[in-house]
Amino acid sequence: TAIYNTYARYDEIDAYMERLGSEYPDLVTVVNAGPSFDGRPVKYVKISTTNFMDTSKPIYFMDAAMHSREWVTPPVALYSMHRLVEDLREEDRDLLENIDWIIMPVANPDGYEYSHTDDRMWRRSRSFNATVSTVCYGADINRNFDFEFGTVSVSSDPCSQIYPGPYPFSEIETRYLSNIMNEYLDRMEIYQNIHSYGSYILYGFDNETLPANVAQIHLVGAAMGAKIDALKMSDAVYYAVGNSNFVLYPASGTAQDYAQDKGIPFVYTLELPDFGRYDFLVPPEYIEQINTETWAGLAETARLARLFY
Ligand code: 0X9
Ligand code: ZN
Repeated sequence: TAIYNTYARYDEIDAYMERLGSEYPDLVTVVNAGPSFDGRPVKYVKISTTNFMDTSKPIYFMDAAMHSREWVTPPVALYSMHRLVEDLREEDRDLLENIDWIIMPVANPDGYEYSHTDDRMWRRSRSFNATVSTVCYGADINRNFDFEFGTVSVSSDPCSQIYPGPYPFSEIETRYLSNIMNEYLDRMEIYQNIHSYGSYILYGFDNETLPANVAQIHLVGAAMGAKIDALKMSDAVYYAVGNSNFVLYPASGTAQDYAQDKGIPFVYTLELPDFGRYDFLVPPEYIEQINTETWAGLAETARLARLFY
């Protein structure tokens, strides 16, 4: 079974990125953003036909496994790399020619490994700060960004799943994500923050404002959902598309709101499906289907968003 159709460990995911980098040096650059709290390299790939030198191209950024237990998300990121690099199909050639890609398959490698070795339901990072707590480790990376930090859908209990951390960007893994956004801000057109579960395509702020281009955001998001839903199996749950505040719940300090506030035009939180049954424990035999249908949706957003670039 190909690695993107399995629940791989972080070293295997790292090795896959490195192999793409050495087999396709003209297309793939592997970047080590720096060490995680526990010292693992937080890696991402840049995929570009021009080594990111043609600054007239928009950038599409996606990350996965910010929440460790959401195991079905790295496969989608890895499969996207596979389709762009190892299995580029004629109908997708425009995606590679016209767009530069940044893909980080595991934004929280310490938590991801911990969810494999110790606690399958681990969500947070694995940082230790004795002045915060001597018992509980880590913070919710998706509450740790510097936008309305600590205001809603958080808990000040350092042991809570939604503990935002002691201050914005306290987690090094959060900083790596914001560094990428800020480094490429001038041409970052799409940011896809990939989570599970629930079959949602979420956008916009969680306070009562909507981004100025919300009509375009909804249009592109709805097209993504329609594309995915069109490939669904009969027992699948269909995507709901809308403002996260209304469709799901408000949250603060999220990657989505931070990226939106930075001015990235098309920002989505994608909650992959669980088929209404499995929650985070999606059986591995579903990965292939999820990868294929999600890629169709991600490709659709890339094509449409580019029209607004
Ligand atoms: O709560 C979260 O961080 C996300 N859901 S999850 O089950 N994957 O943890 C949803 C975040 C939605 N984004 C905003 N509300 N901004
Ligand atoms: Zn999540």
